Amino acid sequence: MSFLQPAPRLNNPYSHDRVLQNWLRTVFPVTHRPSLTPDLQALAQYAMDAYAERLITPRQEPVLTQWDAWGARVDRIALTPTWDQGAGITTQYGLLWSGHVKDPEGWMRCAQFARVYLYHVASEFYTCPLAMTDGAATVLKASEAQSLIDRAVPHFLSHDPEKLWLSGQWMTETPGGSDVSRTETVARQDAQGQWRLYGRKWFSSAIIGEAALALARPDGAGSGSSAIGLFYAETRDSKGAWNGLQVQRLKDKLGTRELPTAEVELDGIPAWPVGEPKHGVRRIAPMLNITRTWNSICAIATTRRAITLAIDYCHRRQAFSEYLLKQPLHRGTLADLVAEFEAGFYLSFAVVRLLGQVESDCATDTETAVWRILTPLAKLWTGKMAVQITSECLEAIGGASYIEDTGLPQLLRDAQVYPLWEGTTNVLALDTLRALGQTGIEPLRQFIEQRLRNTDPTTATAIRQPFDAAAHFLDKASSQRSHIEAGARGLALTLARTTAAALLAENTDLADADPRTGLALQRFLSHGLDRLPSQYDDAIAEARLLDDNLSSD
Ligand code: MFK
Repeated sequence: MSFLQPAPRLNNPYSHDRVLQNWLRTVFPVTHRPSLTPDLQALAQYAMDAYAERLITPRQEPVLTQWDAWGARVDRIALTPTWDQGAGITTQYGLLWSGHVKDPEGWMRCAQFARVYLYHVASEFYTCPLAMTDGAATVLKASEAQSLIDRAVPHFLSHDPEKLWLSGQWMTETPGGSDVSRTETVARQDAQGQWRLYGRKWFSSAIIGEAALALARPDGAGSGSSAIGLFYAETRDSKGAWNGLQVQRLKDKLGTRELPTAEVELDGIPAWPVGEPKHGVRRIAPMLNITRTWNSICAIATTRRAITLAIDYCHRRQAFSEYLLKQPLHRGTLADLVAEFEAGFYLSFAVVRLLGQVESDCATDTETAVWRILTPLAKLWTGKMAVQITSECLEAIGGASYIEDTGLPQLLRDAQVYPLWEGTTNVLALDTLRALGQTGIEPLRQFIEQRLRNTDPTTATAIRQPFDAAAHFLDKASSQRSHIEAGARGLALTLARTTAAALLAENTDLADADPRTGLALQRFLSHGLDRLPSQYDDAIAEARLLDDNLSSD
C-alpha cells in the first residue's frame, strides 16, 4: 500500500470563515467587537477540538433507564460528554443571556447568534434546548405573567451553570405536528385550583429541561386552536424527581441522535397558564419565531461545515493527475455551493439583526413587518439548503464521506432535521402568506430598495425583476386561496432569494467589503432568483398524477 489520503482538515471556523469575517467587519459595530471577539475565538477552538475528538472517539448517544434495579420507576437519562459540558459553555460564552442584554441599538441578537453559529455543530444539537429556552424566555417576558417571569427567566438567562434551567416546547402530539389545533392534552384544575396537564407529547425535544411551555386544552373548552391554552410547567419536584410525567421512550431518529427526544406521558404535572388559558397558538408564536431563527443560523452553520471540509479536501485530493481544485467542473460545483451559502448567511443574519431591532424598540414599522416576513423565509430556504449542500459536499469528497467514522454521514443525517422541525417548508410557505396577508408585500419592497441604493443598474434590475414577478403573482393569485397556496413555496423561495441577493448587493457596494462577496453575488444571480411555479393548482392533473390505481384510466 503506497497511498494514504489524509482526512479533510477543519480550519479555524472563526479566522478562516471569510463570510463571517466580512460580515463582522462591515456590519457588526466596531464598538461591540471587543466583548465578542474573545468568545468567538474560544468557541472556534472548542469546535476544532470537538472535530479532532470526533475522529478518534466512537459516537455516544443518550441512554434512558426507566427502572432501577429494585423496580422503582426512575426514567434516568445519561447524556453524552458534550451534552454534559453544555451548561458550562452556554453560561460562560453567553449563548442565551447575551441575546437578552439591553442594547438601545439592538445589536445583542447579532452578538448572540454569531456565537451560536460557531458553537452549533460542536454542540451535538445542545443548541436545540437552547433555542427552546430562548423562545420560552421571550414568550414569558412578553406576557403579563409576572410571577412566572420572576421565577423562570433569571434561570433561563443565568450566567451560572448551576442555576441554568432549560425549557422544552411541548406542542407535537400524535394527531398533529403541523396542525396543533388537534391538541388532545387536557388541562384540569384540582381541588386546590392548581392546573394539571394530562396527555401525551409525542416529540419532546430535549426532555432534560427543568421547564416547558406546553399547549393544552382546558377541560371542557371547545375544539379548534383558539380554545387551546399555553401553560408553563416544571418537570421536577423539590427533590429532583419527575413531577407528574413519565418518559416512555427516547426516539430512534435518523439524525440528531445525541439529542434526547422523548415521548412523554403527562399525568398531572402542575402547570400555570401563561395569560388567559386560550389562544395558546397565538401566545406561543413568539417562541416559534425565535426557534425558527435558531434553525436558520444552525442550518447555515452545518452548511458552512460541509463546505469548509469539501474545500479543504479539494486542495489535497488528486484525481486524474490533478488536484480537485484544478478540475474545472469540481471547482465550479463548489463555487456554486459557496455562492448559495453566502446568500443564505446574509439572509439569516439580516433576520437576526431585525429581531434585535424589534426587541429593542428601535425598528421602524417597515422593519418590523419585514422581520415577520423574513423569519419563515430564512428558515424554509436555509433548511432545504443545508440538506442539498451537505449532500453535494459529501459527493464532492467521494466514497469516504459515506463511511461513518469520517463523521461526514452524521452531517447529512443531522441536516435533514432543519426542514422538518419548527414548521416544514410548506407550513412556513403558508406562514409567509399569513405574514404577507397582515402587511402586504410593500414593506419588503422598500427594504430591498434600500439595500439597492448604490447598486449598479444591471444588478439591481436582475434583482427587481423576479421580485416584481413575485409581487405580481401574489396580486394575481390572491383572489383564489387555492391558487395562492399552491404557489406559496415558489413564491417564498423567490422572495428569499431576491432579498438575499439585495443584501449581498448592499454589502458588495460597501467600500471595505471583501471583493469575493461581489463574486458570490454574480454567481448567485446566475443561478436565477425566480422560483415561481409555471403551473400551479391544476387539481385534476395533480390528482391523476398521484393516483397509482391501474384501473382508474
Ligand atoms: C438547532 C435548531 C433549533 C431548533 C429547535 C427546535 C426544537 C423544537 C422541537 C419542536 O417543538 S418542533 C414543533 C414545532 N411546531 C411547529 O412549528 C408548528 C408548525 N405549525 C404551524 O406553524 C402552524 O402554522 C400553526 C400551528 C401556527 C397553525 O395553527 P393555527 O391555530 O391553525 O393557526 P392560525 O389560526 O392561523 O393562527 C393562530 C394565531 O397565531 C393567529 O393570531 P390571531 O389569533 O391573533 O389571529 C396567527 O396570526 C398567530 N400566528 C401563527 N403563526 C405565527 C403567528 N404569529 C406570529 N408569528 C407566527 N409565526
